Amino acid sequence: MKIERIVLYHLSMPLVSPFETSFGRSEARECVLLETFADGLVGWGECVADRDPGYAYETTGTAWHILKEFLAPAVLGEDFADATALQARLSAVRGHPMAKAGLEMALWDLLGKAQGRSLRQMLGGVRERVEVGVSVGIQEDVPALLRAVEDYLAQGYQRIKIKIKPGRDVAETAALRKEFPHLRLQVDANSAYTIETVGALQPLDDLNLLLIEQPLNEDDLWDHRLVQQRMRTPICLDESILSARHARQALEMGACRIINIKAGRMGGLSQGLAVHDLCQAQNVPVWCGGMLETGVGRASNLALASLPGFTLPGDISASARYYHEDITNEIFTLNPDSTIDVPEGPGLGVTVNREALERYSLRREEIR
Ligand code: OSB
Ligand code: MG
Repeated sequence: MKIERIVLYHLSMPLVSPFETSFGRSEARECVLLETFADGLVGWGECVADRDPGYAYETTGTAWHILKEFLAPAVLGEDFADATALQARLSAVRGHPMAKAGLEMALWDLLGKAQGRSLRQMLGGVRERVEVGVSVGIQEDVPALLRAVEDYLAQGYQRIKIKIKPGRDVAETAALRKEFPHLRLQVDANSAYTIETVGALQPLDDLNLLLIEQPLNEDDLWDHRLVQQRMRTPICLDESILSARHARQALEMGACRIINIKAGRMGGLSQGLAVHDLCQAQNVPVWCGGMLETGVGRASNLALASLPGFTLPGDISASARYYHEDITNEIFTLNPDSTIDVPEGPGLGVTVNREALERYSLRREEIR
């Protein structure tokens, strides 16, 4: 595929309800959408960088800069047979995995459309529907949290993750466990603790959680090992794992027993695939994380989560959990068995509603 032209869109999409994590609260989710043109086809990609550098150092601003000044010029006019060839070209740029992942997603969409194959088929996905759960932000107080979870359970979600932070952790999780003794429950700290403060989470070890996600900083692999040694509950790493190399080192070290795969964080679907393959070979469970994606990124996550090693439910909820209106014409809904169907059309299998896209765009720029 010879990439002839790229259009960047900086989106801001109002959320159905504010999403609060240990790193902040947001009422709208930003991202950079990429529209790429090759051989008469249009391919879409989503870069999951948000407005603020709370989850990761990348932001919509840095991604825009890196895409416009470095990544787009490196690929325009070049012919790519696959994602590996694209990544070889992008390797001159250090870091900025989210910006790279957006471009790689767009190439997969183009390749799928050219070959008449769905992303699921191209990646080797084996499931037509994938098990999902919902990620619940920090709520006003414990009663509000119980109400929010009850509401999601009534909608059919069979796995709940709650966001925690220091002072808003054990009481919240224990209250949920008491109310729902058999619920598949997990927590995510988004790096809010240190080796000095993480002892506060020790009581979570008696609450039968599926996992504890990213208690410490992203570069604290060794300290995660110390935490894992003290707990029976599996530690799951999210922010720490940017590549298959990180995954191998974390597993060798015993820093975690489960990995959250987000292709958007790892520089692209090809790296997500590599982490999946590594973990599958070692019998390490993985699941697909989310970044409040639009329908474009959600389609990509569903295809990835259909791979055989994804044995835990993903953070891939129905479109209505995030947005009143999405920018894709396709809307994802929850099946009664807490699954969502994987798109079957060529490439990502979604189409973009241009009117909605323009309405949510803060800026648009064409690069050729
Ligand atoms: O840490 O998993 C995370 C959202 C934004 C940034 C980081 C995270 C999340 C989520 C939401 O947990 C998952 C989703 O439903 O998309
Ligand atoms: Mg996380």
